[in-house]
Amino acid sequence: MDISIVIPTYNESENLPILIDRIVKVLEQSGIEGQIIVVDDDSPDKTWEIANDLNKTYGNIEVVRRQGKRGLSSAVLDGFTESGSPILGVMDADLSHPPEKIPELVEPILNREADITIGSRYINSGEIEQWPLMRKLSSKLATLAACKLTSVKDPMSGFFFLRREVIENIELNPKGFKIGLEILVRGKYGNVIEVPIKFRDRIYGETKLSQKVIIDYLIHVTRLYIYKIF
Ligand SMILES: Nc1nc2c(ncn2[C@@H]2O[C@H](COP(=O)(O)OP(=O)(O)OP(=O)(O)O)[C@@H](O)[C@H]2O)c(=O)[nH]1
Ligand SMILES: [Mg+2]
Repeated sequence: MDISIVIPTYNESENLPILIDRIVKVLEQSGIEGQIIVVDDDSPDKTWEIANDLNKTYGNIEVVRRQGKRGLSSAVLDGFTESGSPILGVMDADLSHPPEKIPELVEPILNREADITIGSRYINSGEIEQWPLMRKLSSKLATLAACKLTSVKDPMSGFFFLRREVIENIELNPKGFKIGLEILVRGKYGNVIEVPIKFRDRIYGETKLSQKVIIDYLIHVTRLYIYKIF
């Protein structure tokens, strides 16, 4: 396998079949050998069961059903542990991230032009569709809070790929929502390439963003600044 794409899920039963179908088509067309790892936290809507059914149809999906455990970053890290591929990727299940961009994100890593690639909303040609003003503003503020941690324009993106070596023998904090930022601060890498994406607001299902997620984020960013300074 060239790549493993980790998809963390919590109540994404309506989105996952559409997303997986699109990913499988993109992989077929591009000739990239890919495996999908769905990490589901025992969703009440049985997303894990849907993922198992999808594997019967497509055959390249590994399903991790975590019971008694919750958390986006830790789900992604558990997905990485399951993978044996040299290139690791992450994307949301809610159809916000266009799978059609996967080849553009993977090729620079395959060609050794980059160690990390990021689907970016905040570079030229990048875009966010249908977000209310408040949501845009809070995303910008969160990005601003991290601006001294990395020069990447969209370090909060949940759509990214990396060479496995970037995180080998590195301790990553499994708490919180922003594992990409954590990797950018603690990982070992050379070049990062940002690829513009059109980010779409979720159509089905509910957001998992809460007040607690925002407070956890502020604690996370503070810890990263302390790490960087010392
Ligand atoms: N396994 C797992 N996945 C999660 C958890 N929280 C969120 N996710 C998944 O992580 C991805 C991002 O979560 P979202 O709720 O879309 O967060 P967001 O994109 O910041 O907010 P919205 O798009 O507005 O909902 C989605 O695929 C979620 O299903 C969790 O605790 N465990
Ligand atoms: Mg989302």
